[in-house]
Amino acid sequence: MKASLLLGSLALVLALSGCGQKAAAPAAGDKAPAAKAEAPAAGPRVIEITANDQMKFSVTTIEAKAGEDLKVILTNAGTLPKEAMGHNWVLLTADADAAAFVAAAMTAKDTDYVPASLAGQVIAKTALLGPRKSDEVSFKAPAPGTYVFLCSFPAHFMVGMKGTLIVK
Ligand SMILES: [Cu+2]
Repeated sequence: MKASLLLGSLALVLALSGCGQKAAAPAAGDKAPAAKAEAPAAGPRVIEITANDQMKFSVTTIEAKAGEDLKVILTNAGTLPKEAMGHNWVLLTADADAAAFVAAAMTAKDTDYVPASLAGQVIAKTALLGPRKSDEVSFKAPAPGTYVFLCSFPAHFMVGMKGTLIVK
């Protein structure tokens, strides 16, 4: 009597564990769509750059693959007012003349020092930022080559507020 009860419960345990295994299979199947959903959420590669009152970018070289999705987040970590120490991040085309661009930018205060006449030389740009402000810009890395990025606030390029994007 006891033995048959034991067998009976063993059978029950086996049946239950069998059910458990069956249930596990669809659960594993559920994992695949979840992983797929994560892919778009990964999004562009984020490059965080800070600018400061010393007129320096924290990042001066960016390497990327052609067509790579990038997002630059610029933060002005300084404390001086925007009118005296504004910063932006402007990526120029490969054929742009950076010195000529910033020369034209000096008189382009109304458009945050990005000269409208040279808009065609801008691949990506953030807003001009005052102290403790951030802005971001998303773009695709252009064709292989070397590209200059800079802050177009008057004189900042001249004191070294610039860097290069190297696309391979
Ligand atoms: Cu600047």
